[in-house]
Amino acid sequence: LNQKGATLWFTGLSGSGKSTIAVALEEALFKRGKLSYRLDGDNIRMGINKNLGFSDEDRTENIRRIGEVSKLFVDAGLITLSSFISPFREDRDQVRRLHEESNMPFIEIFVDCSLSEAENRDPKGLYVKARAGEIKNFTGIDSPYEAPEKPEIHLHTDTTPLDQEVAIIIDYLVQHGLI
Ligand code: GGZ
Repeated sequence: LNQKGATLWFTGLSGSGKSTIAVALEEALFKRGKLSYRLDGDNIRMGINKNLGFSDEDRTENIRRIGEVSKLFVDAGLITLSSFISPFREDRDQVRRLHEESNMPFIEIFVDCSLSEAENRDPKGLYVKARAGEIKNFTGIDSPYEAPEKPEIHLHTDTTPLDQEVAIIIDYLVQHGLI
């Protein structure tokens, strides 16, 4: 396998586009003969983390476990695409340290989208429910999101088209010898 593993960590609000970008990137990597694996709420929060909710403590534990799982996939040589809100800077930094201690690349990708745009998109109707008080501790409404200060890649999904975002990430990976 002529690829070194790496974790690409997508962080951003619900509805910011994390999963959409990860799916498109997976396809672009596949076309280049690179093996990747996506982790997201569907395969993590339904399984290994199904005992966790959305309190601050549970989110921290969610991200800690996902960090460990991501590291295992990187160890197996895969490009791991992890898409989670991961709202707390310290939790993301912990995952970064976990990787860097083992000389594994960790690339933080800030999927930056204004709250108003994410709320307009509201693909699952969750923001409406959060505004109505039917969902508590919703990120951006009544639970914080701490934006990355120095992400390796900063995408602006309100204004940049999807294919360009994928190209930005692919360019980064090529330039850093990761693919
Ligand atoms: C934020 C919530 C919440 C609350 C359910 N706050 O848009 P989605 O639906 O598909 O993505 C959101 C997902 C967030 O899970 P994560 O594991 O990424 O969160 S964290 O990293 O903070 O642990 C949303 C849905 O779960 N969801 N309740 N209260 N998002």
